[in-house]
Amino acid sequence: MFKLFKPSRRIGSFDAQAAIVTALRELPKDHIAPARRAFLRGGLSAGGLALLSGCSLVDESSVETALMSVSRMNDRVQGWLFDPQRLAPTYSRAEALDPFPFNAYYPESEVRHVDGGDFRLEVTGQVADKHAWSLEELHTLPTTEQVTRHICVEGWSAIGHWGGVPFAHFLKRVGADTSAKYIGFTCDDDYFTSIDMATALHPQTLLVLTQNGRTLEPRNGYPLKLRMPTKLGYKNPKHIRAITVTNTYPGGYWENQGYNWFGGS
Ligand SMILES: Nc1nc2c(c(=O)[nH]1)N[C@H]1C(S)=C(S)[C@@H](COP(=O)(O)O)O[C@H]1N2
Ligand SMILES: [Mo]
Repeated sequence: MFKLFKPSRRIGSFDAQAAIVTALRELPKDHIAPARRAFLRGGLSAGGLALLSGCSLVDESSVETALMSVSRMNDRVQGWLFDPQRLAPTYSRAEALDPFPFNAYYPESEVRHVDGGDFRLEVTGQVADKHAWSLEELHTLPTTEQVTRHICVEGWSAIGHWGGVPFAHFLKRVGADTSAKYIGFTCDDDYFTSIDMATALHPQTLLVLTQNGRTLEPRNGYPLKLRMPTKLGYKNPKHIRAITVTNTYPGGYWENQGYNWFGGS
């Protein structure tokens, strides 16, 4: 499954992104951004998309609305198919890349340098304990390590070696309401994303403090990132500043621009 870079390939018969290209092909080319065309490939007709979404496709903005609504349906299907106990493949430490590649929505010269001494992780929403965590405190929690493959939709993947606190343990510690639908993350670089509760509780979902056995590098998300080998790269927030447990859909930086929200890999 890790050969597949496109999230759309996961659910062949019910494929939101796949819905789109044919639909877009039937519209005048200059109506649709090239980047969007590149991201969305597949085979459902415009008529099929209209049926699936219940939207009539009269102009670009109605196509966008239809695509978003099919993508949200796709999220629900992926949510149903997600097996909370199924583990992503793991590798040996020798296979992990060091240094690990960098990616963000800005160039590496603009990487944020967070002051670890001042750092406090905010925890808000449906949790019993809303106190903010210092790095020192986070380091007192039990940790584990994983070597897994990170897959970016931009067309690269890399095996990485991460260490940190199982996120399920952290959620338990803060008394999170695990019947809530979403966990939202806001980051020091204004990035944001959100995930489903089943993935948050997955045994390989890690609140990462180290990479390659050393403190996380600024470029890879110091002081704190979330690592999920069951999700695509853009779902893995770096430089986490705040975590919220909520039933209100938080969206995400790329998700709000059309990347599929569930983003399984
Ligand atoms: N805060 C923040 N997190 C982010 C991003 C970002 O721009 N800002 N980019 C995402 C994307 S698209 C990828 S592929 C990975 C890259 O992580 P890396 O720099 O450790 O390789 O971070 C993800 N998390
Ligand atoms: Mo990515």
